[in-house]
Amino acid sequence: MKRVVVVNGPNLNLLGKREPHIYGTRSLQDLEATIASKAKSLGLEVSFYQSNHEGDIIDYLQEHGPGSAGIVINPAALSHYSLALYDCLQALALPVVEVHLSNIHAREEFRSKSVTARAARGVITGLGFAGYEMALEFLAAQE
Ligand code: CA2
Repeated sequence: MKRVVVVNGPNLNLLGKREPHIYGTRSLQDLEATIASKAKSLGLEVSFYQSNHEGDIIDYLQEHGPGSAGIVINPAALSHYSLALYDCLQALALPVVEVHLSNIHAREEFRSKSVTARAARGVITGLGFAGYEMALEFLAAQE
């Protein structure tokens, strides 16, 4: 069975608890349940990780990325500045899909630049939970 790693970055543990006008009212647990259900329907095994710490995310990806069919990652604010996370994703040499819940191009100027996106096969931004489901569909369809 193909295994996919799903990582959510800093502050996404607050989903549903703050800023519902931007990020909606559903929690991180709801998001992971939505992804788990989609993964099941696609015959994928999925592992989840969320952290507020850049180095912990990198450690997790280095440990759990190799051997997986790909990575779905919402690096959150790390997208905008973390060259360390970019290097990590690039070194994994796996299909990576970067996902953002909100449309990063329709918000503050600083959000429209993602340094991690360069290591991704594609970026899905602004489609909420559906973006993660689409990312799984893409990875499930890869050779
Ligand atoms: O739209 C996205 O998914 C973001 O990656 C979310 C990040 C933000 O820094 C990016 O520019 C776009 C922020 C995640 C913070 O998540 C929260 C969720 C609920 C309440 C407060 C923060």
